[in-house]
Amino acid sequence: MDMRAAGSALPVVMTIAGFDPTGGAGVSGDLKTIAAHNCYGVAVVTSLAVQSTSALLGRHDVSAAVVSEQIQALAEDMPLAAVKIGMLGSAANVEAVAAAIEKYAPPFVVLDPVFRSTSGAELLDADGVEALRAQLLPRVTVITPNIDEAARLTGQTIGSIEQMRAAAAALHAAYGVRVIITGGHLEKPQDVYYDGDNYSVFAGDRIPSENTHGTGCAFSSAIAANLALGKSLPDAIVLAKAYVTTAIEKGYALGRGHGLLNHLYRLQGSTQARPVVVTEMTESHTAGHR
Ligand code: PXL
Repeated sequence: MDMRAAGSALPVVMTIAGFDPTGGAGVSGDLKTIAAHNCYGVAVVTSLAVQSTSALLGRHDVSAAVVSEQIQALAEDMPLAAVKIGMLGSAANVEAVAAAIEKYAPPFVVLDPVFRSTSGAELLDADGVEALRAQLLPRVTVITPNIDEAARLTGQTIGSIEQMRAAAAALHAAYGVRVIITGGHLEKPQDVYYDGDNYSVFAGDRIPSENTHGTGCAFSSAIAANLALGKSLPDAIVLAKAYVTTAIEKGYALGRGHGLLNHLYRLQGSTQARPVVVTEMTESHTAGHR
């Protein structure tokens, strides 16, 4: 018997992101998210964040050469079904990751364009943002900015679903990429998706919880895992939103700041995921604004 066969059906998902020692965000949260989806997670660390639930105290970027070596070692060792990219730290790391995506051409790449932590600390320096625009945004399958990140990337003010739609259109026009803008902080959490042809709104339940550290990271890595499992992109996004909403609901009030997600709630019994309602958004929704 081929002893390698047993695990060979497990899709490998790579996360390229920072290390958050709380386990909430970054590669440690991503690996739990990927495991929760029955995929095999491998991780490339771009930066060590010195961090608690309440503050990001320091950021120690890994050199671009070491980021490249980590990706090479893994990509030449096993087939990557999907890649999630999160915190990168420096422009040099953005360039290293863009070159690796070009070289290894994984079938799906989900980019979470993180610039700042909730506490306001910088996760990507200004040169890095320019490198991200020029080299990485045009090369990925989908980007997952929250409202603040989409506002920064477009220079637009975003305070409504209609403005989320306009920002998604602008991002698609600029970078030729599919876009999901997350509105997790809205009164009714709604995300706007644009694939270049159609807009959809994904509405989830609002969970009255402070245990939200790392939700963006979990969302993007859950999308990557669902793509690795063969789901379509809209389905992958809906499933990821339901997963994150439930991980917030089942989260842990640990630490003095925002508490932590329960990435592995599925291990704790037959918890139903929270529902997500999908609405197609036609151009006629926007007619009054033209
Ligand atoms: O949520 C943004 C984020 C991403 N990646 C790492 C982080 C944080 C926020 O603090 O530490 C490693």
